[in-house]
Amino acid sequence: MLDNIVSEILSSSKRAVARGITLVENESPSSSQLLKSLFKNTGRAHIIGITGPPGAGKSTVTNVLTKLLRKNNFKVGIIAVDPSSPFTGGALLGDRIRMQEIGTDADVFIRSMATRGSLGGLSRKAREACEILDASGKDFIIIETVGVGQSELDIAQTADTTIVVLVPESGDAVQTMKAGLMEIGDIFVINKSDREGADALSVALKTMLHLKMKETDDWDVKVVKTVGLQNKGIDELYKEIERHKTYLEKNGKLHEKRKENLIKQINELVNNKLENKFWTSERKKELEKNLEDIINRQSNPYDFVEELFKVESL
Ligand SMILES: Nc1nc2c(ncn2[C@@H]2O[C@H](COP(=O)(O)OP(=O)(O)O)[C@@H](O)[C@H]2O)c(=O)[nH]1
Ligand SMILES: [Mg+2]
Repeated sequence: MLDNIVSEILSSSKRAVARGITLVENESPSSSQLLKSLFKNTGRAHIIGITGPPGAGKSTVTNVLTKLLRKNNFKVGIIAVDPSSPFTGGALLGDRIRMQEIGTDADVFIRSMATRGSLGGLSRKAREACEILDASGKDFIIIETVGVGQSELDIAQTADTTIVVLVPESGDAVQTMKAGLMEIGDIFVINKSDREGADALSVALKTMLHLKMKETDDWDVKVVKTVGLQNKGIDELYKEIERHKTYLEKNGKLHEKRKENLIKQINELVNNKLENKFWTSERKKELEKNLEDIINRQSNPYDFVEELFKVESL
């Protein structure tokens, strides 16, 4: 059965890709076998992370950018990482409707992944879903994440090219600095440039980018103004993506970046394995047994952990 799904993914079957991602999402035991079989066929896609505050127009931009990529005959995979907060439920529905059109294209694959439990786990799953899409022959993979927390930043950082989408509304620039978005953007987009304040934000952003640039930085970050709803500025955005892609490939930076990501990925896998191995049912029972004592200050977490390590993993 697994052989089938592997060969079907390799020949770009949408159904097989969907099933593969479901296996990954459910942490099914066969998912690791699947990922092992696919890995040698990965590393070809260019991964684009699109992040920014909720409602900035990330999905809208993803939609029009995808259309442009398709015009250029590129195959596109999209992973929208949706925080499962009830507040964004409406946006998710909006995404679905907007994306329906491109979703019927045989060479576009769209999947949204919900956060459900831990965000940490989600970044791993998003990466694994990327591997499946990559193996299925997509040229570009877009990961859309809401740029609000560290884990979302982690997801964005697994991308080759990270795009930060902002809107002209005041305060954005300051928020961006705070959220650490300034550090991760390879390209900045001011979407909703049909609204007032786009030029002012553009100037402010450019100044900030200039200030933070080090002498050693040889990538010069550009600010692109777009109106996603009207398909404006998307050509320029695409040009910037190509420029960044070429920059990475020419300077051996892509190789470096992927090496760093690989180290992170391996670390994550090791941590996962260790954690699973560590938390035997005996240790979990010990934890249950001792929590009250620790809360009541009859014991402390430090001694307790020392003790836990002494428990034989039976
Ligand atoms: N005025 C204006 N509205 C836009 C533009 N792009 C997107 N929107 C609207 O902004 C809202 C949020 O867009 P969405 O793509 O879902 O944002 P996301 O949460 O960042 O993915 C939607 O109602 C869009 O129709 C734009 O360029 N101008
Ligand atoms: Mg969205």
